[in-house]
Amino acid sequence: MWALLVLIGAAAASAHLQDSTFDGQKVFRVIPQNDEQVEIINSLASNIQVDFWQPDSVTLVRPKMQVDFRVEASEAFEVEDLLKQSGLEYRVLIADLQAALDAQFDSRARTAAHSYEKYNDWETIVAWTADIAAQNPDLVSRSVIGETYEGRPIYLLKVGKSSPNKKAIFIDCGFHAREWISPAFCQWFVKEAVETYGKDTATTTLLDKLDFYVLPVVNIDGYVYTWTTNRMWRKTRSKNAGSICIGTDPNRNFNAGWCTIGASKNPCDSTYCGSAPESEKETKALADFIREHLSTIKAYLTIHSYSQLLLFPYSYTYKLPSDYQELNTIARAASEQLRSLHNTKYTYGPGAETIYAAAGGSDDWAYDQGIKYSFTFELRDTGRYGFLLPESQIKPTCEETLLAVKYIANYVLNHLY
Ligand code: 9B3
Ligand code: ZN
Ligand code: ZN
Ligand code: ZN
Repeated sequence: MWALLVLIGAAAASAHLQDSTFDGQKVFRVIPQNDEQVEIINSLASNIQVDFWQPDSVTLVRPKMQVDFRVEASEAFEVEDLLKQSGLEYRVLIADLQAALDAQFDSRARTAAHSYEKYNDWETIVAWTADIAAQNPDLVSRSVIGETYEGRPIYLLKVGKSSPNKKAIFIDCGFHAREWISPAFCQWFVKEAVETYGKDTATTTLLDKLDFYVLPVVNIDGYVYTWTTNRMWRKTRSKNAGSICIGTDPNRNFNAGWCTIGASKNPCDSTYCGSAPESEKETKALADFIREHLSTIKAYLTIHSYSQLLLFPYSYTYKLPSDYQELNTIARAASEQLRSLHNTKYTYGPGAETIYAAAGGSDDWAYDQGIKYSFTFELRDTGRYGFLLPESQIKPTCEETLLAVKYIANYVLNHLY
């Protein structure tokens, strides 16, 4: 067994995951049954280049946990051999990543223009933010809350009918660059708001009584990079002093038990927590905005993928939040709403026990700021396509997610005072 690992290490010494071609790359799923099997995965990850999809880093792997990871084409056979010989039960989730990559763009909408049923690049999203605000001046306004490491303006949409002393719900998308379904949801949410205001009574009430701050893409530089260079990029694109590795995990960069668990101090890791809390311009801009609007923001929703989970605090500790009962009840009802449309099953619960213990996340931070209703969505799917969810699933995914979001919004509205 160990000889085999050494062999792989030698063969793969110079191998690197390609930036743009994914021909023959595979995604495997294993469920290590004990510490020994976790150790096999650890050794694998230290000998060859492994991109962890779920959980997002090898350091988060625990016994009985479902683990999805991507390997280079040239190493796929050896990895499969190793898995066979080690007795680890495994499944090939994606046999040819390039095929799955091409299958993403299966939308029937054949247009280069903005579409709610396609993945839109950043430039297209920017134009859309301007258009939707211009076309709905009484419902949507656009502002800039900061700029990214690479100098792009971070746009925020405020959605709601203006009236004095409104409370608000903050929704962000695109923390992690490769989770493309997330920005698609934020666009969908705004579309539904403007299209159904004055027609659907539930939407009309929500927008009359609440404002929704919608941040369509938080990690814009990373998102652009997934379009231009590496579809599988997760982190920001900032330089790290003393390292050739780029980027910080924005969802490990908040001041909530920062870097104490489930995060890495190594800039080369996908869950690098950054040099300090809010070291990233993007997370600082978001945190500053929320701090400035703490008296009005009553709920914080952050949209990720994939796994079909509805999480609430805490992730940085196994300790339950003081509002555990209420949050759990809301999560259950929201998951039921979501499931009612296309029978998509969600698991819900506190982050630490539901996926993994990890510190520095925005939901925990928002909760500790006093925003009681703080949730992380992990949208579709459960691994069939993972981050490469086909465009044909944008509509059903956004429709069902909207039901859950509207449920939470209504709940918040009914519990304002
Ligand atoms: C992680 C943390 Cl640290 C948190 N507080 N809430 C949710 C998550 C899950 C996402 C992550 O950043 O790993 C899923 Se992509
Ligand atoms: Zn994420
Ligand atoms: Zn995720
Ligand atoms: Zn549908």
